Amino acid sequence: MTTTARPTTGFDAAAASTAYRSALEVIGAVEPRVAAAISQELTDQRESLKLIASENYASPAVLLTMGNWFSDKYAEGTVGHRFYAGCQNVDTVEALAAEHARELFGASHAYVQPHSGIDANLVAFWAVLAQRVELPALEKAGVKHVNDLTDADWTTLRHALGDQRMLGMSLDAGGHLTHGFRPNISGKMFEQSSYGTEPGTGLLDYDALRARAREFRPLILMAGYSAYPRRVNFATMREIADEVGATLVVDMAHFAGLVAGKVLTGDFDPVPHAHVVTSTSHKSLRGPRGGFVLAQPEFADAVDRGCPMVLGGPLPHVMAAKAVAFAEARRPEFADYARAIADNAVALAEGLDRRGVQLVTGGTDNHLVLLDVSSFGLTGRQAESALLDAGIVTNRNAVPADPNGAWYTSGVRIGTPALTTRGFGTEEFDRVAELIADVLGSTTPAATSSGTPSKAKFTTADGVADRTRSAAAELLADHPLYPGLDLA
Ligand code: DSN
Repeated sequence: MTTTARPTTGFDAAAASTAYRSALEVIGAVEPRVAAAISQELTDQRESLKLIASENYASPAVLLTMGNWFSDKYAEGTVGHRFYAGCQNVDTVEALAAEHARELFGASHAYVQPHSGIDANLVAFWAVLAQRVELPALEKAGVKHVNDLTDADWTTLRHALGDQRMLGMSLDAGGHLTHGFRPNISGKMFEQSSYGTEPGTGLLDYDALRARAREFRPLILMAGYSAYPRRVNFATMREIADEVGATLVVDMAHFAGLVAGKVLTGDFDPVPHAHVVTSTSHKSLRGPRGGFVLAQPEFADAVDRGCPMVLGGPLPHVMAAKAVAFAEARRPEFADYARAIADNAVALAEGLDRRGVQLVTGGTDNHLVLLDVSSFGLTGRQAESALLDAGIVTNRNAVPADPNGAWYTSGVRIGTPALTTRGFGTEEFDRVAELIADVLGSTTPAATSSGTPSKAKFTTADGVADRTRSAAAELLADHPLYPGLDLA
């Protein structure tokens, strides 16, 4: 049935069942509806074909680490230098998380306090500003560091920030909102410009990027993506950054698991090349919801000032869970898991391609596949909804130069990390490709009340959603989520 070794982290199902049953009993005694919702969420996750590229299933050890009294502790500051007393155990877990992160990624410095990927990026941006921005007026006033600014200095700084530039990957090419786009504060802090992909191939155009960087002279060259299905050459990115005097910041939130598992190595591993690397801990890395930053020594001190510069108090229970997740990722079986994520993505892409589904860039060499559903006459929104009705959970996503914009889109993004955690192999992903192609090929846009084709409504041929649900249920039953974990 499955062609890859089952990569899930082993756990003691009997002990986990006892732990969760007891927890639900305690919670249910206060608010039974919350206990019921927690229980229902497990059922729902067990019964859905989760293909959202940014989601995964953390191990019971990681999840249990977050539900305890560490949650009650305030711990502003850094290990050994706290603004609250009684942080000795927080120090232990934060130091462990940072040590595991350094070892896992071969980084000289790790900061594990960010609460999310956006927070990690903000920490990185402020660190670069603090280290790199020359503020003549402020220097004259004797200000050496962003943290030393007075109110008057801040006014000057705001003007100074208006002159700073960030060059990031465009959203429709797969970049992320926090890489200098207006709906995010990064788009207000920096004057932004974008680089994109080559029109025919959909591949990153490094020559055009180099030319844009030479012209735009950014303070920050931002790399990383949330919907680009290919590897990025970070050695080339660093060369470009050095040529124009930019700081290279890589957001590896999506592919951190592939870096940890040594699928992305050499020129494709951001850690040796970037000045600062940001990440989340919960996507392909399979840890708790959260973020972290890796930095070269020059930026280490500025990065450590993330809280309170741009972060609320650190979450010790989540830092503890990061330590557990990073320890899991340092085990040899995590490399098997990461390899399986990438092999499964190739099987999924090949299966879709063989069945006539158009793929941005023609395939994948990471954990995700981006479908262009316009050849089916559908918007991304219609495709996403039709797949959901058939029990397949994905998310719509813009494709390069998308005529349908960011709301309706022409694409659907699909990732393999979650189902790979359940033990799906290449044969199962080929079957998933068959199901997706069947649903898309059986779906047509419906008309609006005025008779024009709708961008949201659709019709799927009778029986297709039901037969897909049954086929998905069979696949899922063969690969149970948290096997042996029983809440009843
Ligand atoms: N929300 C994440 C994703 O789905 O890619 C990125 O922020």
